[in-house]
Amino acid sequence: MVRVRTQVAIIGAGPAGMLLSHLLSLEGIESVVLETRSEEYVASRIRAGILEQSTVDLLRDLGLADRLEREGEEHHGIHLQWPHERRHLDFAELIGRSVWLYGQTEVQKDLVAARHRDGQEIHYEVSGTTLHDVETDHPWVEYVDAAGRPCRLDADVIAGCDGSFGPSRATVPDGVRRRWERSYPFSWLGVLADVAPSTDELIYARHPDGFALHSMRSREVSRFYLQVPNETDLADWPEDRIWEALATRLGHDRDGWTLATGPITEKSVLPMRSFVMSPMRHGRLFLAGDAAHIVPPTGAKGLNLAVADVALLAPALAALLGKNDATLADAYSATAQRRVWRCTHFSWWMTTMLHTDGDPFNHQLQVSQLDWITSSRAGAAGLAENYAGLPIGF
Ligand code: RFL
Ligand code: PHB
Repeated sequence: MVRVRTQVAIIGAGPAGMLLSHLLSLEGIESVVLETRSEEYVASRIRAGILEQSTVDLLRDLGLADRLEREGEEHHGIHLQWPHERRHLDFAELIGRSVWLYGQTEVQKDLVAARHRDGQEIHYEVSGTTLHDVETDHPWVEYVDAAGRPCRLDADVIAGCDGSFGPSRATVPDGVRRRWERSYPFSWLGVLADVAPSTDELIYARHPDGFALHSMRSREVSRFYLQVPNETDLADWPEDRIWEALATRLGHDRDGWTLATGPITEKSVLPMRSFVMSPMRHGRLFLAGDAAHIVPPTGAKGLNLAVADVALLAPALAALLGKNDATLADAYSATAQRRVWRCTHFSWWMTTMLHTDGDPFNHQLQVSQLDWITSSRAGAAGLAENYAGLPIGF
């Protein structure tokens, strides 16, 4: 058995785990990161595209935003659309905050590069990760490394940053944890295409055939999503059908708007789920990011919430381990959950406002809500404040 010791054992090398290791090292706390996948796999997983103002501010403060400043794109708002209407919300004008288009793949590359520069220990392609003794001051993690050797990582604290399928969440005993869950009767078909975006800013469209989103990754690459039934088979969605559905749902009868098409380079079906677990701490185990909560992507919140969690967790662990002061660590779960529930509500609200369910009453409510949000300053500002993100610490 290979035995290693560190202060914080971080499970998961996604954005939560990598950013946490970075923030801890700035506080003088050492960590080891364990990851089941390969470095290349984690770096190329296509996920989020939108960063909140507070996420960008934090990355800037940490000196991790050079490429974001060069290659990311500041968006001042979004377009909300329903048949015969496309209305723009200007967040910058409404609340003085904006969002940035910068893919999670790029955030991940920047974080990994920064950690490599600092000599961070990261073990990829581990298996059999099991957490032990989290209720004591000497928790440890058992795993098998990429070379097939059984290993034991002893730590003062374990940070469960292992996403929605990792083992950390289940380590909190049933009698202690509470869970809230909502699954939705639809999924998203996500598409990446080599074509210049047909819009300056994101279009969220409610259409009788179902929701559609026009996002982007760069001046040359567009990202689209279509509402599809659960259990949709990708084989039923050849390129022609995808472009036809996107053109119909995003179609706009004014100003001669058309959707440009191009080769599709990636497509996948994503289930939609809301999930919150509490507490986010059990003994010496602390959960952050998707390990503790999942939101449907309609509000563009998941990655930003993971960042907000670790921005709270790092100083809490630094005080606990560096100064033996447990105040922030004891408050971590309750403090983080205030923002978690705000984002859970916002993501649920955006989802229910924009997806169709065939119910004519709901249809009228949705259109009324869209109309109000885009014509009342108070309604628009509420959406803008949530979408562009509340300050870290909310
Ligand atoms: P991650 O990124 O899932 O990373 C968890 C890591 O843990 C590893 N792991 C293990 N490691 C060791 N041992 C084990 N036993 C392990 N089990 C798992 C995993 O391999 C993985 O590398 O979670 P994290 O760090 O909490 O980050 C969360 C974000 O990735 C997620 O919330 C966002 O991608 C959600 N999301 C969006 N968020 C936004 O803020 N804005 C968006 O525009 C946005 N769009 C999206 C999204 C998520 C999407 N999908 C695919 C779910 C769009 C999509 C399509
Ligand atoms: C994306 O670009 O992947 C994206 C953008 C906004 C969302 C969800 C996903 O609400």
